[in-house]
Parts: sequence; structure tokens; C-alpha cells
Amino acid sequence: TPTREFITGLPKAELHLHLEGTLEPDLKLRLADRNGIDIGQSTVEDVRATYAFDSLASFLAVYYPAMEVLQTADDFYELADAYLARAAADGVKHVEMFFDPQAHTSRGVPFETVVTGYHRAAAEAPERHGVDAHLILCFLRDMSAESAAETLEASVPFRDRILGVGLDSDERGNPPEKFATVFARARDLGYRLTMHCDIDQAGSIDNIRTVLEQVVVDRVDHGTNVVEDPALVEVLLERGLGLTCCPISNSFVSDDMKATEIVGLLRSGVRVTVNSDDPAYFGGYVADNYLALAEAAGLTCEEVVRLARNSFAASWLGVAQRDAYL
Ligand code: ES4
Ligand code: ZN
Repeated sequence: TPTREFITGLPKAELHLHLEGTLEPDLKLRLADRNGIDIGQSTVEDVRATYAFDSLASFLAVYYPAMEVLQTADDFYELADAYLARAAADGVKHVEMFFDPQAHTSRGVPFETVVTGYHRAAAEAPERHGVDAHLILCFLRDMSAESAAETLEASVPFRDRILGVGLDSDERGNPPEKFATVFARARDLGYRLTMHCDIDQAGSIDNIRTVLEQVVVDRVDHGTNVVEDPALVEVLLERGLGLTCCPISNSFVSDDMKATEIVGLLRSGVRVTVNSDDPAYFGGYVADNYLALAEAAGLTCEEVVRLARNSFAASWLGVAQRDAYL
């Protein structure tokens, strides 16, 4: 069985990581202090005690208010730089990181401030951490399609700093087709497309069908419920489409890691990848996620190598760069 050292030593790409989900309690306290914001907790233990969830809704109820401590471009820079240092320690060589501009613009922080800070960290990452880093703009699906459209237009002056767009937050009642027009426009702007089809959310198999057949995307975030429909698994196989699975996150928002489903898909040849989602909140960075899945499902070293290779194959690196890792 693969050890932590074996997993850390494998070059990996991380493709499902929310920058706002990397806010560790110590940085949260430091930013709150620097910006004069009372968050109601004063020690790392107190903050960590608020990071206890048993559903997506209970997680999001802690996640969004915590972002108040992020105010300046330097704050966003420090958050992303700290994550990139941590990812490098796990053997991550390439990362495509989600960020939620509407969670900041809706409380008065300009779009430009967010992108400037995050992009500076991404641009410095090859030299500082040996990591190639890119940004994916996520729309909050529980906000309106009009708000997503405005956010997309706000991104246009920064489009050379953004690799693609995604869709996150509360999936219930907010299916992919709500954003069909916005995603069509994003494709025209040259962005790559991905969407969350979360674990066990109401209608998630219907939403997976929609993103394969109607609002067609270049990757699917989570998507593990696809096991419910073998015909859709066939579509994933035909297209070589990547799934960005997050085992430890699953165990918080669902009843378990979904190891059987994830590994079943891997063994059927689906381009399954392993990622950390919101590591500061769910308590595991990417190597922890590989290790948890390997232990739960009895993965061989060869299968762990396949997961790592899949992460580059499912990335949006150019073909030449990608092949250097495969
Ligand atoms: C998220 Cl676990 C999860 N699901 C949906 N949206 C999210 N944003 C950050 N983490
Ligand atoms: Zn996610």
C-alpha cells in the first residue's frame, strides 16, 4: 500500500480547490486583527471549534461570513501564497484554483482587488514555490443569473489572468441550465468551463446529464453520482472527461468519502482525480485526500500513480506541457 512519502513524492496537479476554503484559523485571526474586524473568536481553538459541519448548508453558513476578514489585495495575496506553499509541500506542481468574486463584491470589495491579489500570488508561484498556478472564476449558483452575467463582464479586462469559469455554492434549486446563457458567453470569451455537480445534492444526476448533454463543460467537479447512470459513465469515457473528486470533503457534506464510487469509476477507466476542495475547513490537503482514499479503498501504488497522471491529463495545461508530466 502507498505511504504518505510515496504520495507526496508523486508530481500532482490540484484541480478542485477553493482559495477561500484555504483560510486557516491563524491567518483568519491575523487578518481580522490587521483589518480591525471582530470575528467573535480570539484563539485558533475557538476558530477551529466553529469549523464543524455535517452538511453543505452548515458548511456554507460558516464559510461565507469568514470571508469578511479579506479586505485588501495583500490579504488575497497572502491567502493564496500560503496555500501555494502548502500545496508545494504535498508535491503539487500545477494548480487550477477556484475563487468566488461575488462573495467579495457583494460586501463591497472591488473585483479588481480580488483578482489583483490572487493573480500576484499565482504569478509568483513558479519562482516562490515551484508551482504553476492558474485561476478559475466561480459563479455563486444561489445568486441570480444576472449577477453571474455582471461578474462575467467585470472579468473581461482581466481575462488573460483567468483560465476558466466554474459554478459553486448551493446546488439545490440552482441547476446548470439557470446559467446556460452565462456559460455560452464565457465560452465565447475563451474561458474553459467546469461546474460543480455535488455529492448527493437533490437532482445531481440530472445536473450531470445536463452538463454532458446541454450546457456542455470541459470538466465536472465532484460528479461522483454519475455511477447511478451507466450511460452517462460511457459519455465520460468517450470524451475522456475529468472528474475532480474530493474524498475528505465528501465525508463532511455526505455520509461518507464515496471511496467505493470514486474507485469504481477509476477502475472503469474514467479520468478521476483527487483534490482537497476546502482544506482549511475539512482538515486535509491533497496528499491527505490521496492517503484517505487509498486506505479506504485499498488502492495499489499503480492506482495512486494513475490518479496523479489523471490530474495532469484532466488539467487545462497545453498539450505539450501536459505531456511532459505524463
Ligand atoms: C464548496 Cl464543498 C462546496 N460545495 C459547493 N460550493 C462550495 N464552495 C466552496 N466549497
Ligand atoms: Zn468545491
